[in-house]
Amino acid sequence: MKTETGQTIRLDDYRPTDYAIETVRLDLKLDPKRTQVTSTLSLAARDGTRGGTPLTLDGDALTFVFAELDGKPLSPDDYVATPDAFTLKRPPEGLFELTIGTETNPEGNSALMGLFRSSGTYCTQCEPEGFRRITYFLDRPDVLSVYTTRLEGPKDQVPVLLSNGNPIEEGELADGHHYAVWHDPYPKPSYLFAAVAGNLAHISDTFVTASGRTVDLRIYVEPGKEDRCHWAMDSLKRSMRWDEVRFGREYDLDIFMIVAVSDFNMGAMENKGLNVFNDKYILADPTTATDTDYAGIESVIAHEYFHNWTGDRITCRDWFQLCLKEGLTVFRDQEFTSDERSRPVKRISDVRTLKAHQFPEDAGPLAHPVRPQSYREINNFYTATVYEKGAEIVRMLATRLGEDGFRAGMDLYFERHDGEAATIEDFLACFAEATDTDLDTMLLWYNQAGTPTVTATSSWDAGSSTFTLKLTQNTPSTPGQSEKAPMPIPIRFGLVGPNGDDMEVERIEGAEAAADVLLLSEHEQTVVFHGIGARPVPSLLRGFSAPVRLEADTDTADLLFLLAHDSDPFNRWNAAQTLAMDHLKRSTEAIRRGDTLAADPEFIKALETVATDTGLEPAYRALALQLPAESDVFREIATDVDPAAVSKARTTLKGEIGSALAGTMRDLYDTLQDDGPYHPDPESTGRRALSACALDYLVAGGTDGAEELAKTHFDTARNMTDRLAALSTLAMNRLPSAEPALEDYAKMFEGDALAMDKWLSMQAMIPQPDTLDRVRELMDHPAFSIANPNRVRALIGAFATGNATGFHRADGAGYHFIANIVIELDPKNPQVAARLLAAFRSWRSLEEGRRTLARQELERVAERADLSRDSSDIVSRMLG
Ligand code: 0A1
Ligand code: ZN
Repeated sequence: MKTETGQTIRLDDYRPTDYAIETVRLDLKLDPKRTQVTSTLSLAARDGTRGGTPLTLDGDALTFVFAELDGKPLSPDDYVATPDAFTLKRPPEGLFELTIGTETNPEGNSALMGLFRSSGTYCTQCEPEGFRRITYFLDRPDVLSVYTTRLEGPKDQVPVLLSNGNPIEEGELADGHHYAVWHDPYPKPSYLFAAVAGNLAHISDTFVTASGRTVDLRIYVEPGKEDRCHWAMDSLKRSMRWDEVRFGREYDLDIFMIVAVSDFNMGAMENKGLNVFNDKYILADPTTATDTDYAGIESVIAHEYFHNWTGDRITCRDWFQLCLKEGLTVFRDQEFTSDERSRPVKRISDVRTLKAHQFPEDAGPLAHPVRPQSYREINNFYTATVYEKGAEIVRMLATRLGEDGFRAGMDLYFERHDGEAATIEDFLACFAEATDTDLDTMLLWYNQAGTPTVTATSSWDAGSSTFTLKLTQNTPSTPGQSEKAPMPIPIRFGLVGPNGDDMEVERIEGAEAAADVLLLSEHEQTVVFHGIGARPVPSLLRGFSAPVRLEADTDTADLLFLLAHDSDPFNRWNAAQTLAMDHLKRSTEAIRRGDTLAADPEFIKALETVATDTGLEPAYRALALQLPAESDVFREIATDVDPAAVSKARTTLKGEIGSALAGTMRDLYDTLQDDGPYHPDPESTGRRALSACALDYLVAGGTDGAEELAKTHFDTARNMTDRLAALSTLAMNRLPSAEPALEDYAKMFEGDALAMDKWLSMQAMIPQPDTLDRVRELMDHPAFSIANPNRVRALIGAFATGNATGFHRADGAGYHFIANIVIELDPKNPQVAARLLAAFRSWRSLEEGRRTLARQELERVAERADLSRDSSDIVSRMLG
């Protein structure tokens, strides 16, 4: 086992830098293999720094060329330059100017951090520590500087030269070169720096801000793809308006630019005034993008735009505070989508995502607090916990403080911390002060890992007309944290009376309560509701008001009642999920015993009622019909999981529902077809989702003619949403027409990388053991490339995380394959390799045979010499 995993950085060790960097002048002379970087920093010791304290700048694999101090060459005795650091041994007093020349090789940069090339375009990615791969710097978020950037290169190869801020100068040079100078007046940390240069086309538009300033908006893409950028532009303008209305936040530069690139490790990046996007989150037209893609583009555009205030104007003091910008910005983009589309549908989708990704993370070896106390590799903390659970904490604040209180806290935060690098304590203090609320214990949510379990047992007493709820909370131990304190858990509730309406409550005893939210703050609390004249069914945690696992004593009859009557759409949906989950767990056990368990006809009937209730929006009905995923069932079973039994239980239940409701599904399908023009609006998106769901049940139920119907749906589809839904139904149900349909698809979309990603993913997810062979073959297909993160995620990632049957093959071949890919990819792109490795995060929950095989593969990875810090951090925590 490789032991050198880099040093551990601790939150408690934080201290400001000795020097501040007031301004940065960066000069990039672009060349594919030898880009010359000259950086001139104006520096000054901060108050309290002892005279002559050495200045050490961060570097990462840099080639040093020269150094000057106040315009004069430095003697080699005055500094030490290594690939990883530059130290000026005796800095002068007062303000001084340090100029350093370095050289980098963008074309050889396969890690896609720092300056790299994507299809010929020069592009940067600096968050979190990529700037130090471009030049030596105090590369940390609490060093804010004003940047002026000059880019130079051959005009025929790089006609477009972009950086942060506003353009201030451009010109022609000898030998066909040209240059551009950009100035960003807003002080920013280095991770928000960006430069882009290449042969790019663009679409443009304008936005007039609330105060009447006109902003130039541009989206840059590879020439020929301009037509696929209009939805992104539309989403951008709606985001800009929404942030003004909802949070009073205006855009602040004269120009806002987005660049789409095809090689990118993540979704997108909020560089000041120059967002860089994975092209997957920009490009869309009806033939190549699905409704889900359109919605994804809208929300990522919004997310990055909202960062302009929560991230850029107010940034993080250190990387431990990552959730300060990410949790808050995710909350803001979730709210945007809820306002633009359907609030209940958005909430259900977000909770599904949280439970699918964050809950398992929180329950396994990679569990960490939303604000970690230490890390070895910060890249491994761009997690569901920091992002999604971070957003849940902000949501709990909003739930507790109400709309006005929350807005008052946000206003104070923007006013007080604009231009600063802030902490979670700063953030919470604004809400506490603005609303005069004690929020001290909210910090526990940031500091304690693990998902709390809340139990609720209830009883109704006719004599005293009281309803008593006994609540407990428990947070499991997680790596490095065995003891947990009780946390403040807001529980939105309703007591549903016999007629299905919420009952009036006279008075509540035993918990702080406001309107329909009560606060569980102790380990155990008994809450008494007075004036309850009939036995109610409690509807708890409405809208999923806290990120906890709720174990309530509601029985099947109660759940069926809530499914029929709950006025809270989230809990209605949740009742259906709970019923399905209960069945799937019991059915999995039966299958392991060699037995079977039939579905409850009452449950199926209740699903039918929801599916056909035209008073409910179609998107919501589609969600209610969707069974928990196999991975959801794994999570609920938690120990000694047999993935094959889970898969069988789920396929069986789906088949039973499909055949029992064949007539209903057919009617539903027929009434939902529409031949109008495609538009990705929420209504038609919901209609297509419900139609796809009905078609899928028809096929799963083995209904006569269903395969032909799906094949026709595929052949006659006039948009990607319909086409892909039909293809997925054919492929996932392993029907004979799947193979010719897959071939047709490949012919139709050959050469279109994003459309072919869907084709790769679909095949990788076919739930059968020999899918692994298909995935291996597909790695040789021209549509695949191990060098492109989107391709790797589409094929390998989909197999590892979206195909339980394949990945968890009983012989361990799935584990072996993924471990091999990690080993191959790690030296080229450690971030993508480390993310793939995280597919093993729940390995300890597996039944013994698979657990042993998975451990062997993890150990094999761990033993590799020269493993990146990214992968070695993940694998050592996983085995720790
Ligand atoms: N701040 C971005 C996420 C991001 C993080 C790291 C990256 O490169 C390694 C790129 C993007 C966001 O939240 O959208
Ligand atoms: Zn973000």
